[in-house]
Amino acid sequence: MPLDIARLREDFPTLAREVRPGVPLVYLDSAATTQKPLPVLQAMDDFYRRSNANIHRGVHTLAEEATAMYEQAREKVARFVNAPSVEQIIFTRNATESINLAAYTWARANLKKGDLIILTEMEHHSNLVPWHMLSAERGVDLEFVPVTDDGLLDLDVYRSLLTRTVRLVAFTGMSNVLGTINPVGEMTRLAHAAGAVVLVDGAQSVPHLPVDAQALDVDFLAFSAHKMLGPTGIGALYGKKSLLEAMPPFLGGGDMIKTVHLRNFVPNDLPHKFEAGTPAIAEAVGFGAAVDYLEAIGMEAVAAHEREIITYALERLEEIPGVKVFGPAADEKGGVASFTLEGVHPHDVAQIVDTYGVAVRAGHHCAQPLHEKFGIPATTRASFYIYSMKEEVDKLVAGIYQVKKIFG
Ligand code: C6P
Repeated sequence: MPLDIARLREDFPTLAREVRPGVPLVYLDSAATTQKPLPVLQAMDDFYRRSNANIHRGVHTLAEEATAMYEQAREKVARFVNAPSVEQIIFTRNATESINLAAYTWARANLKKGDLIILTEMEHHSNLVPWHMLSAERGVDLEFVPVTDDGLLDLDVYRSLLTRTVRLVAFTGMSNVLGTINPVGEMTRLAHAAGAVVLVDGAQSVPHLPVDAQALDVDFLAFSAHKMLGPTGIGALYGKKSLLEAMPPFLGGGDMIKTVHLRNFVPNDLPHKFEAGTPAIAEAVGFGAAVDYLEAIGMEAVAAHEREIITYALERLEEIPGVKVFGPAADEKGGVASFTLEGVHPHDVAQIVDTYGVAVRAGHHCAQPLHEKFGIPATTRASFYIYSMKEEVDKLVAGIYQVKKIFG
């Protein structure tokens, strides 16, 4: 059954606003962050109005209520990615912190000079810079799976890189620029056959596709709540239990310990070992509500809607003379269309369409090496989600024709 988008949009107060008098918002920047539905806003508001207390510390009613709400959110997130147990979901600030957690704990405990990490050319800076930093500190080697002209990973090169001794393969489930949906299961199988650990940056895939951590057999999966209808300030790292248990703690402080003495401490059990200090409690509650909202729709339906929108968007964008869209065809990508318009800087495109209410992102989208690969400094990017409509694509297209008119 197709989604009733008009009905669903009523849940998103932001989508009903005007950016200027008479100019309704056309929000095409969901890859940067999504809008938030009323159940998420209400869950967080209710938490602060009724149950606000610190967690895992008090025995009073509110403290117990808050702790239960926080831990229920973890259960929901665990169920959403099909984690075998709740202890395997670590709450972090965002996908970036999740990747850094793995880099600072698992990688620093296990990798040494000369060890090889395979990344790809389409990675977000969040899945590059932590490994650059490790490489500078430890002398680990980095290799990159190339991106083909049509925006896919070159799996032949990947296979040949795996003939070397590889310790870690870290790659994105879906590119935030090209929209490419990578074959995570297949790449993981190959990496495991070569003896490597696999970290998937799920910042774009978990919000948009059904993602089953067990079926994919990934070792680590990083994602952010704010890209899947939840609040900013919270994300998660899923990890295999044996790896998480063997890893040293990340940050030190309250809650991540069992006992502390003047000269030593004993770390807490999973998942608390990796959650030092007062966490983002209300945000966890909002994250749980976002998961409920997405599950009620069904991730198959989310993906199908985005496929329909991106198919239409590619058709419409590609008919505009001078527009070049990057990345694969619609059947291999999620709801992301990054493009250039001949003779016009991507920032100018974004600024001019904004005068028509159309919110798109311009720049390198924190994937500068990928833009370098294509020999361009920047792109304009339209990105879609469950609330996106074909009429909004039409408004973007009309805006681009206005840009062309202005620039002659
Ligand atoms: N991409 C975009 O506009 P954080 O900021 O930690 O929530 O997510 C980081 C991140 C990691 N990987 C991928 C593939 C991403 O797309 C992002 C965030 C946003 O494309 C903001 S730069």
